[in-house]
Amino acid sequence: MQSYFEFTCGKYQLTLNRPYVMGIVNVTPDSFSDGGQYTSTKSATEHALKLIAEGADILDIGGESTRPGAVPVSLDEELSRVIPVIEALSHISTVPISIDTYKPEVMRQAIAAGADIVNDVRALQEPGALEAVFNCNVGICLMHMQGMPQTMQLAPHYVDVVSEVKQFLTDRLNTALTQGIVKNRILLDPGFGFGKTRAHNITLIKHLDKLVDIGQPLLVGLSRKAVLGAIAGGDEGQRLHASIAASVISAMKGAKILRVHDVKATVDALKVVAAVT
Ligand code: 7PM
Repeated sequence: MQSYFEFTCGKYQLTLNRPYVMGIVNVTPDSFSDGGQYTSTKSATEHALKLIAEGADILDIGGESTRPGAVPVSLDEELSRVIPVIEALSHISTVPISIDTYKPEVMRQAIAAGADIVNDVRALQEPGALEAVFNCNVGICLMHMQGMPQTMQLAPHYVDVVSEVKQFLTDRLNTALTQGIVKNRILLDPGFGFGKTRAHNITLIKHLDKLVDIGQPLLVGLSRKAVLGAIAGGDEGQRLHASIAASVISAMKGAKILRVHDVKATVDALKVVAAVT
């Protein structure tokens, strides 16, 4: 019998007593606009409001610096993409706002602009990152990644992927706790696709219960990822049905937050899960 978690994030307190949906909001430069970020701010903000209307419980705002294989985005570029969106949403959002970044300066400015959660694919390992989230009560997602985004998919290697991911997440959790960050602010995430082969990802899904055993709420991001394309076929835009299957399986194995692009479809599917669990 799994009891529920209280997750504190900024001005919100979430009772994770059913699977929650985190909607992905990518802030990308508008190729049709010359200079200025007005149009990308506007379209990202509108997309975020659409995801809330579809039932998103959390919004995850990203300037794309964490995408596997992506060309690194400069600090100033990342700030100019995400901060105006967080500022705009902070006044109108009815759900917590998460910032997807590993950079301490982006964390600080995002928190000042109203972000409630720091979603860090580097699990607060960047110098200054622990300090950036210390004197506030934002929620924190600590994610596992092997290697660094530009090269991590070249030759991922584990002796035992489940134990190694579990050990890493346990270590990062303990570091955060030792630094005085309270338990109910912390989420853990296996980091699907981040330095993992198709086989590694599948093994992690199969054994998700081992990560649930750590005792912290688990966030899972499998939405539209390559492993689903490898299993079911289809490029990024054709992975909706496989993504729904992945969210349902993850929720039934104990994941508390599903990070997804397709909010409405996921919300509907997870209502069915909630009704029978
Ligand atoms: C290409 C591949 C582009 C993968 C973008 C991605 C996660 C995350 C991302 C995750 C947490 C995406 C990813 N994935 N943060 N950020 N967990 N906590 O699907 O799995 O957006 S980037």
